[in-house]
Amino acid sequence: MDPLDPTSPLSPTVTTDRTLLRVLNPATEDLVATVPAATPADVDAAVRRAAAAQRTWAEAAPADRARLLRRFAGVVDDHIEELALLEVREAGHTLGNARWEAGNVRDLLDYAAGGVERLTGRQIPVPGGLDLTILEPLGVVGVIAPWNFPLPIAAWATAPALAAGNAVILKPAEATPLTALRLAELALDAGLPAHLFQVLPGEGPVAGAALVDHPGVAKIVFTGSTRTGKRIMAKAADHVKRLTLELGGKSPTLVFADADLEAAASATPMSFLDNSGQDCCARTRILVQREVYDRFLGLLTPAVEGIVVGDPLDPRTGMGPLISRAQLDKVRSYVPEDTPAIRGKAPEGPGFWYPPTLLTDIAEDAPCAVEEIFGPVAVVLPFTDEADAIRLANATPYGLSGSIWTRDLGRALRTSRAVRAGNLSVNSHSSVRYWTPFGGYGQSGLGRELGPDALTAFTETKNVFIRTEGSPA
Ligand code: TXE
Repeated sequence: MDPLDPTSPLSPTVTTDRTLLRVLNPATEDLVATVPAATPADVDAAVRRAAAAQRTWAEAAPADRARLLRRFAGVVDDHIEELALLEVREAGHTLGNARWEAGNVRDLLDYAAGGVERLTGRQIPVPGGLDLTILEPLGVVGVIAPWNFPLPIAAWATAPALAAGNAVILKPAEATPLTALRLAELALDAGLPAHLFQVLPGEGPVAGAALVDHPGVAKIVFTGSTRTGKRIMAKAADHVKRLTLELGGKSPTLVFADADLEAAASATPMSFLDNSGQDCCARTRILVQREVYDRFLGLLTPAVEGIVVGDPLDPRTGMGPLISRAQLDKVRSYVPEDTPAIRGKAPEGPGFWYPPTLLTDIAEDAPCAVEEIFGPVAVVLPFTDEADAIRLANATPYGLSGSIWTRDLGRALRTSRAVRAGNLSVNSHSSVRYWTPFGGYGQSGLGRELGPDALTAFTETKNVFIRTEGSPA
């Protein structure tokens, strides 16, 4: 079913007394759809339905849960192009990226399905009886997703949470509800029980807050700004609610003098321009050893200026628009367009365009050097030696990702241990794989997603001791 089909309940023609979320195509500013926003009463009803569905799901044989999740992955695979095109329309991603992201949803569902039958407890020897450690599902999990990667982030928590026997209520970001709604339809097409995976588009402070406050929601997985994450953490404390937080970042690239500078310079542009810089892992602080600073900047500048910015559907495009006028205003507030900078080209508009931008000669504690801008902007700062590089790398409250470019293995290992971040890459900018753990140090987050332990993050551990008759009570 096409969510934009006029007969669909998700159609723009739906009239309701609810607040309407306006979904704009960020590349054109055209109205793509309006979607009714969930109220706290909707959230309450959804939690009740989810709780009922979860009880049956948790009792199903692991093989049956695995089979349904694999079928869900298969249905997603049959709809990669449709999901990708929908993501291009609501989020402005380049089509190539959007296809990868839809494929990531499929892969996550497959990977989680593979974990279902391996999710087991333990038996630990205890004298006088039998001791069992049991992993139980949490119940209903609330997922609050951002707009920057609407498809993958919807699945990062949903796939393992369902696999571990939970129900999921997903609240997508206001700007990007369409792919999530479509995913919920595909889940039903695949045969997942009704109400096990529900999508409730809505406003953060209303529907999002209602999920966090609801006593029937056992865990919240939140991806978004550090500011909202802190607010959610404070509210969740009222219920001692389980939390996973994936928050902001201001990640470094460290380029040492002994590095393959050509390789580093050709990989660096997309390390901060991918998704127009709206990526929590974006390497927006490029730290370069002083003796190669000029040479590296000379290599990096044409690579950045050469990125094609424009129509996300054109295969030559390397970077699309920002998500919204508000995000564009935020980027401009850090870097007004008349700031001296190395800039690529971007369309004038309509659409929320900002050119690839490198800032040099910036104080290392300037706001643009330490705060998350979430746009296609990086600062380039010199460092003197390894200790100075590590000091600069750790000079923000964040700690999500980072890249280290060096040919010296000893330095690579020392620096990887010293940089406080959850996801580092050496001679590479890759940080996200569905089968390796992902998450942040410091104010970049709490807990880990993806990887082999993703399922246990959606379980509670219970220990039961059964005394053998005749043993002391
Ligand atoms: O984020 P919010 P916004 C950063 C980035 C960006 C800034 C603002 O720097 O410029 O955040 O973006 C829901 N209770 N990141 O305002 O507010 C909201 O509806 C419960 C980094 O969009 O964090 C949405 O679904 N939920 C980030 C989600 O939280 C609430 C990705 C994220 O919105 C809520 C996105 C509340 N009180 C932005 N208020 C990353 N880590 O990748 C809002 N929400």
